[in-house]
Amino acid sequence: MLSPWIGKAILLVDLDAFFASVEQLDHPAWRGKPVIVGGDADKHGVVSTASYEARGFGVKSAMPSSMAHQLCPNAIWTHGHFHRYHEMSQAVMNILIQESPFIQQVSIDEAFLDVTPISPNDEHPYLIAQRIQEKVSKLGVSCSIGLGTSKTVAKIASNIKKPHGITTIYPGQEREFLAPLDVREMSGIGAKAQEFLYKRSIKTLADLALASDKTLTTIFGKNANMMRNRALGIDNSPVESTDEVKSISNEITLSTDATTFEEVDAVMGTMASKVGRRIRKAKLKGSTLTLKIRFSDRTLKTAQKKLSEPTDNERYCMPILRELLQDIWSPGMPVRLIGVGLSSFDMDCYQQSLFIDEGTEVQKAKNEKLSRAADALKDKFGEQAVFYGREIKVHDRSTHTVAKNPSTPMHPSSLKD
Ligand code: TTP
Ligand code: MG
Repeated sequence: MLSPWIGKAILLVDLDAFFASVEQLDHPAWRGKPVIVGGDADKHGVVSTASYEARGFGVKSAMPSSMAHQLCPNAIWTHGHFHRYHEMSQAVMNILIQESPFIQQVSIDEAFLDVTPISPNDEHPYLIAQRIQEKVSKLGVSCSIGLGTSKTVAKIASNIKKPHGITTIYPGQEREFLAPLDVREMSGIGAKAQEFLYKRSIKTLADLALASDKTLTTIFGKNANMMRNRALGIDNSPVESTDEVKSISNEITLSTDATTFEEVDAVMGTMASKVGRRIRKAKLKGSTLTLKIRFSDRTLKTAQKKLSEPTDNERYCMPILRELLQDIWSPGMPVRLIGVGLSSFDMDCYQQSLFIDEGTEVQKAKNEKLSRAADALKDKFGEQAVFYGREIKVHDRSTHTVAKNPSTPMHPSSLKD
């Protein structure tokens, strides 16, 4: 007998070992065996994901393939079949949409669903979660579900019983559920932030809730209060439904005009790195690069280039942005606003950056590694954590930056900054 559910109900549905499960579905002989989806070890590849059988040997996402080979020499390897993952993702999302129109897809295999019981749709949220699991299983893959009163609780709960579990945290149980958990369980806290917090004896979410403002601000900046509230189970952020994202761009309005190449280049670099970071987070690649400049007299100029290959890397974009800049600006012209954007996303590009085997040079691999390392630091310590060379200069002169489509619900990922 289920206890009644009063108030908001949010599900987080996450597919289990997603890419590897699709491979096992499509290759019956691989079922029950260690399967690794990833790039070639001798070409600096990394693991995209591993089946639960391979995880038993210690293989994890983002691990160098060479290490995965050592840990699990008998694993079955594949480079992956992105069309199939996309297809399966769509099939799962279609199941979810049938259950609630309030859906926010946050990655290829993950979505929030608002299933708050409101008459006449007052079915118990747990029953909805069960039905989703059954329907997803019929597709040949499995999912784990967290059910709670907020996105924070649902997300953390979804990881508790993996694979194929449903974890329900009833209204009022949030604090008790979160308190003993490691700080790392919270979205936005990675290895570095965990280390920072551990050094200050903040190990659990209960410790985090009690930490000083100063400590939390040092690590989370303007999000300090939000993180404390989340550790207490207070999170009113809505499930934001959105359309497919067509482009990712960032722009900045300067407090004083930039007139020299060094200044404009530095700002462009900062915007490019923000775009790069967001596009990698969404696991997309874009093949149209756009530069936008507004001058002090408010005239606007844009320049665009179709890239020879899709990219998610700002280092690849910078020389092209400099060429575009020459087309619309010359030194001395006072620049008020600079924007950089990438568009023309191609699903085939999904996560190709992890598969460095396709004729890539070492420099490209290095660029990608660098960008990913910087992303990780920024995730943990905020946007101010890492800068590349000249970017630093723009810091004090910006009035604000704008992330375009900041909360646009996306496909396949929420592109929030
Ligand atoms: P996740 O949901 O993080 O992982 P998962 O579904 O493989 O395993 P879990 O059961 O723990 O949920 O990611 C979804 C897919 O995204 C994953 O199957 C492959 C891809 N991915 C990468 O390509 N690289 C990565 O570093 C991660 C984390 C995921
Ligand atoms: Mg998953």
